[in-house]
Amino acid sequence: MLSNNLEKLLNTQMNNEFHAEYTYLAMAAYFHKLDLDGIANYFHVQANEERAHALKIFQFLLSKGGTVVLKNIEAPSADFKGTIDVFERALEQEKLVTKTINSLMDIAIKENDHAVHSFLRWYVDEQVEEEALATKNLSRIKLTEGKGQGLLIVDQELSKRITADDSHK
Ligand code: OFO
Repeated sequence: MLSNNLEKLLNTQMNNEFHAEYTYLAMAAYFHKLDLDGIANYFHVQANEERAHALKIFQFLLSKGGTVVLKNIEAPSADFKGTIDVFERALEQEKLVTKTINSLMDIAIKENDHAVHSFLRWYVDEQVEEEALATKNLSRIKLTEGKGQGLLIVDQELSKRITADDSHK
């Protein structure tokens, strides 16, 4: 049985994950406009993953006898100032999600809820990978100075990223 507090916070985190999906879709759209479809593909994959993270919480809430509460998803900002800015914001977003996951984990520990604690461990580990990947991408895009042949090479590389759900193509 979930406490009301954890049920509420898990619903909030689910909304955060849907918001992250939306944000990555905005980034994908930005790169499609630049005809950098490989980089756009990368952000589509990220968006798919965020949706999967949200749905994992959705399922967990139900398994624990909780209630899924779907709220409005905040519109993502799309006022990007260039290719480097997008990757900077992607890293910032991952840091923000790490922070919210960690706060949620703190509360699960405080409430001594072992099931939520165990469930959230996957997210804690996932965020380590996500931040590492976002940091690496940012470094590489900075090397290209956001333009030229380097950008085309990054575009080529990021076009290879796939997820199980590749339905956006
Ligand atoms: Fe949901 O993992 Fe990134 O944010």
